[in-house]
Amino acid sequence: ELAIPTIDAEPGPFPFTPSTCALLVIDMQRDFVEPGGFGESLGNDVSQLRRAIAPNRRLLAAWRSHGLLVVHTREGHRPDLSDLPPAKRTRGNPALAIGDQGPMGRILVRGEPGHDIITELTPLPGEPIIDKPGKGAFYATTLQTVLQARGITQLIVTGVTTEVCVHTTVREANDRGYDCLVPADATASYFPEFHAAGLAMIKAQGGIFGWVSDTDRVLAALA
Ligand code: TIU
Repeated sequence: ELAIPTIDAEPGPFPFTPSTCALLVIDMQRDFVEPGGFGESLGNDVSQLRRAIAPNRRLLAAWRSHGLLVVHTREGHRPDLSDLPPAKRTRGNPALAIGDQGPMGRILVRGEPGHDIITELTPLPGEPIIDKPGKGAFYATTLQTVLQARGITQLIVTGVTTEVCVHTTVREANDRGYDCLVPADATASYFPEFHAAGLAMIKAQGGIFGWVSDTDRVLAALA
């Protein structure tokens, strides 16, 4: 009798079925990771996010070599800003608001250089890219349709930032019935203390909305 493969995780082993488990990479965009974009416009130290790049490269390589589903997301808005709530544009009184011209084009606008996924993690042709106007990847997107069409029931959720778009997406996914695992080193925050607290919240109470592990342990389960 074959044992169900698991990923070593907290609060306990994650029952891992690779063929129905997508790698969901959240918002690894120049606007968040590089100077001159939305993240820096809010006053953040964007260098804090770079540590997540190498783990995501390793996870992407593994998912691709096994022929498993990779889905990327990007936060951003239509050029006419018709999908931008006024409250979001003014929130934080940023130096450069969403839609303003910055050094990487218009801030958080689709089609602009700053909206691109960073070159280190460029999607391959055929990998779905979900453009989302909010923090969660399910709100006002086709993500659930894409996942259902591929029979996906589990998600490995990575990217930035831990306590904002990763957290919101894991919460949304959990409510939709997906088992979610977050590899801690493949996510990052502008605030290390929020990164730690965000991960602790996911796995508390017996895994109230998911599991937490790390890239090495995920890759060990896939080998
Ligand atoms: N500001 C912040 O931490 N994050 C965002 O605005 N979006 C994402 O997390 N992608």
